[in-house]
Amino acid sequence: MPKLFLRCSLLGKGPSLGVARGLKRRTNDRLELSEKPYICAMYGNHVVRPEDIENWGRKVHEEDPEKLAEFEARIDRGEKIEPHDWMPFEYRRQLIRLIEQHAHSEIIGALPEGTWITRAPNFRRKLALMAKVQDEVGHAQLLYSAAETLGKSREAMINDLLSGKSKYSNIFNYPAKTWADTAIIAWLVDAGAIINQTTNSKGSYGPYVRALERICWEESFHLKYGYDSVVYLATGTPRQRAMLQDALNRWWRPLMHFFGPPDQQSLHTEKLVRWKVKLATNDEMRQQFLDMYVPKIWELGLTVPDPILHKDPETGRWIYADPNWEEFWQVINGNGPCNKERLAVRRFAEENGRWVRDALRPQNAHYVTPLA
Ligand code: BYC
Repeated sequence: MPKLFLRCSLLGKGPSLGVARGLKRRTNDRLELSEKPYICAMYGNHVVRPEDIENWGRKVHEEDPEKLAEFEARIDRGEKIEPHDWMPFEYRRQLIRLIEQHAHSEIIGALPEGTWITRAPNFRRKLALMAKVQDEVGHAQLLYSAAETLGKSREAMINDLLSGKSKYSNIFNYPAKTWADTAIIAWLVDAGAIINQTTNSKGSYGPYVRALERICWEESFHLKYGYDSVVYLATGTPRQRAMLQDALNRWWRPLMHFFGPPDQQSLHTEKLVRWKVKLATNDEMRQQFLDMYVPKIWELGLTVPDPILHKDPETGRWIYADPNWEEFWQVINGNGPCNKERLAVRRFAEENGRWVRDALRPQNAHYVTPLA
């Protein structure tokens, strides 16, 4: 069975093999499964039950002030917070939101490039693209497991994705129209992801930062693969160059949106920076991306579709045209060009992958675990 299909199938609802393995306890030679399979996470090997979390649902100002002060002092000292440590509920809620969205972005993000696996221009490119897409799905596995450590089940996360309740990255709601789109995604979208992830991998929540560290290693291969593809097209025939420029033109705005709304419109940045979940603001990361990649784009003789883009010599900051933030809000709220199609594919995978998950379920497990 192709590995990618196996990985995608394992992502669906119902206890996955990995999760189930984490649940096994040996009692008198009998394997028992916890009544609440979702609360055991394979990544970090921690069990957190929502009912054991005494401050579940509490607002920050309702938290025990001493515990809150100690928690914030630990963050200031640069300590890592682990699943069993006390944390304000709002920190937990924010992390679940962010890590879950990140995990969804990885599996949905596999789709635009994934459609080109069967149409890759040659076998070498096909193999490389297949490996990359498979990596992205693997990242989702790590991230769902990290989010599970906080007390939300993988099943609930997948449900929220399929129902449209959870968000995922704006950028994957655009179509990959030509082969050059895969080159731009692998180079520039992965570049943006690396900037975000390497920055936040210095963050405060242990399971998330450990997942990010590993993801960044793999992303750096993607970046090299993407750059190689871009250079090949940029130095190819006039038609290949035109195809590449067209792809860059179409992906530029979504790329500017990728780092999140401007700081003034951001809802969560202040809190997340204070608690060292985000180590830089959205605008800071966008600036870093422009700093690193605009010169590289120009070096290849390509143009950026923004007539006013330049670096202010006095402030050292990039000045850019409004990338249409209204479009950003529309896309992340379900009204982008491909939102419906992306979710339809995930629902199809969920339905059609069920038999794989059932087949991998440990023998007799259905006696103790409800079927998905
Ligand atoms: N897309 O208060 P703000 C990959 C939402 S995949 C959609 O600034 P925050 C790859 C935000 O959720 C890796 N929604 O938010 C895979 C919030 O809405 P809610 C993708 C966005 O969290 C395959 C509202 O806007 N990377 O690399 O402080 C192939 C207000 O925003 C976006 C990650 O997921 C967006 N771009 O900061 C190739 C990184 N931006 O939740 C590549 C993890 C904002 O209140 N995420 N929103 O309803 C983060 O680091 C942060 O969530 C963000 C936003 C920096 C993106």
